[in-house]
Amino acid sequence: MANLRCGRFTLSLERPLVMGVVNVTPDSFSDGGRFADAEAAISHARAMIDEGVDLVDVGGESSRPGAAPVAEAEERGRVLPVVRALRDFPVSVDTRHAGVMRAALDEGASMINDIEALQAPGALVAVAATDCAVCLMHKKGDPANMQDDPQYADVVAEVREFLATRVAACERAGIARERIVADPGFGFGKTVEHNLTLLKRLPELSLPGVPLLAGWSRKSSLGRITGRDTGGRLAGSLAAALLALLGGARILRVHDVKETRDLVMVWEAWKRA
Ligand code: 8Y4
Repeated sequence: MANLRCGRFTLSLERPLVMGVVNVTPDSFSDGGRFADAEAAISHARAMIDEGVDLVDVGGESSRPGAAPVAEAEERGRVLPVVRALRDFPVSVDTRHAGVMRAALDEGASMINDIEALQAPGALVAVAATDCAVCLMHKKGDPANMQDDPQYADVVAEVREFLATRVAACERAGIARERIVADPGFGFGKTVEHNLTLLKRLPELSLPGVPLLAGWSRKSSLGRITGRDTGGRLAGSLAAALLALLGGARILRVHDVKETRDLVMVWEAWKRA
């Protein structure tokens, strides 16, 4: 069975992996500043580790629809203290910027999760220069405008073609396939219909030797389907996670680690029955 090479870690893909989302963004209810924000993120990550998460994904720039970009120095200041504190565990850093990638990898990050699939200047080289893993995600448009009427002739073909092209670019840059993860980017420039089509036809996105990551946790498509706000989307998130596993996803990016681990255990038991 395949492994994911992830810096100092080698993660077995024999059973699905749970990636826990850790946001390092200013807490509007506190004026404790950057230090307090980092401390809160580290505590959150430690709680996820206690719940059995396989890797944590640390992000300092909101990529939610409509979000404004964050200055690179600000992003670095948010993310690096968290990476440093957690470096004995597999830490992924959610960033689009080569400078943040280099700094995070220097601090001991094991994976780069890039919603721009290493298309920014210097990003391919920053990752190629180390032995970290990388998640290449598809998106159409930018967080500021991506949900304004996205259109595709064939969403599955377009996403598959993009991911194959970015995997090829990584391999040309010297990033071995066993370091690469691919992700359709649910919610990034996609309607509910597009997201459901991609979920239903996930097997068509699989590239040989490249595990698929799926991120449906609490996303607005689940709100559209169930009528619930972010706090009420756990059951919907678990349903989507199970459908993603059925479609071949090997990594689930989630907020709710304990519940998703139980889901993975039931999935594994069912597969072995
Ligand atoms: C509530 C909570 C509502 C979170 C929306 C959200 C993905 C990702 C994001 C993903 C990969 C998000 C950074 C969006 N989603 N990276 N990042 N794949 N690889 N929204 O699907 O969680 S942020």
